[in-house]
Amino acid sequence: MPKRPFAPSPTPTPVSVLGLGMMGSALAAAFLRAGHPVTVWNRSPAKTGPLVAQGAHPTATTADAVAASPLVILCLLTNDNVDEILTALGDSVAGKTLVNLTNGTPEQARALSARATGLGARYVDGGIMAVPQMIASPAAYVFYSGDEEAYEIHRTTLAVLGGTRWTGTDPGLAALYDLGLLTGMYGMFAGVLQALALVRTEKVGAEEYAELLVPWITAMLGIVPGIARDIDSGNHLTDVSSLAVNQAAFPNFMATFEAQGVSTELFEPFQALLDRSVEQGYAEDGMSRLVELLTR
Ligand code: FVH
Repeated sequence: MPKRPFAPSPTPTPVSVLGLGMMGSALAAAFLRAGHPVTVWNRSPAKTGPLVAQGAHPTATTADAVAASPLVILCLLTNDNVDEILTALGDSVAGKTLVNLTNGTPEQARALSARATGLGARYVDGGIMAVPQMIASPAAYVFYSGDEEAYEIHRTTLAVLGGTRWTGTDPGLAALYDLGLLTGMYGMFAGVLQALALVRTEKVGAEEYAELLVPWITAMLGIVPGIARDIDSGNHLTDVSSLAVNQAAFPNFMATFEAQGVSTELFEPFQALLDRSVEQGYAEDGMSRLVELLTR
C-alpha cells in the first residue's frame, strides 16, 4: 500500500459512540481500553451504565455526543435510524468525521454521505466483519469507504477495533464488500441447514454429521479461486464438474428432500438456475457461468 501523507494524532483522539447495542457497546469498550476519551449516547439511556463504569462519559442528547469529539461512530440497528439522527443533528455535525458502522446498502451509504457532506461533515462508511466478542481481536476487521482523507486521519484510532481495509472513495463500496461476504456466509448456512435437516429425518445426529460436513465444505472452498479465475477470464469451460452433470443430479436432491419431508424452498431457485443454464446452451461450462446468468 502506498505511503499516505496524513499523520495520525499523537494523543488519543476523543471518540463519541452513538448506539450502544451489542456491537456499539463492544466498540465503545474497545476505545476505552485503548485509552481514548469516550463519550456515549444511546436511545435507551440505561445501556450507557456499563460503559460509564468503564470510564465513558454519558450524554443525554446526540448533539452533546457529537460536540464532544472530532470522531463520531454511529452503530444503530438500521440506516433509517442513522438518517433520523442526522436529520435531528443538522449542521451541528459540521467539521466532524462521521464513521457509520451500521449495516446497510451501498445506496444508503451514498445517500448518507451526500447528506453528511452537505451538512459540512466528513463521512466514512464501514462494514464490520466480526461479532461483538471479536472486536479488538486479531480476527476482526472493518471495511471502510468514502472520505479517504478523514479515514487516514483516524485510521490509527479505528485500528483499535480490528484490521482496517480501505475499499475506495465511493462511499457505497464498504457496504458492497460487507454484503458480499455475508452473502457467501448465508449461502453456506443455507446448505448446512438443509443438509442437517435432511440427515435428521433418519435420526443422524447433527453433531455427528457436522464432523463430516465441516471438512467437506472446507475442501470444496478450495475450488473457489478457480471459479473466480474463470469469472475474471470469461473462460467458463470446465474439466471439474459441468453444469450438465450438476443439472442431471439435482433432481435427486429435490426428490430426496420431498421423500424425506424436508422443504425444497431453499434449493428450488438453484435448480431453476441450473435448468436455465443448460437450456441456454451452457451445459459444458462450469459453475462460474452461473455468475453471468445471475447478473441482470
Ligand atoms: N451483532 C452482530 O454480530 C453484528 C455484526 C456485524 C455488524 N452488525 C451491525 O451492527 C449494527 C448494530 O448491531 P447490534 O448488534 O449492536 O444491534 P442491537 O444490539 O440490536 O442494537 C441496536 C442499536 O440501535 C438502536 N436503535 C434502534 N432503533 C433506533 C432508533 N429508532 N433510534 C435510535 N436508536 C435506535 C438501539 O437503541 P436501544 O434499542 O438500545 O434504545 C441499539 O443501540 C446493526 O446494523 C448490525 O447489522 C452487528
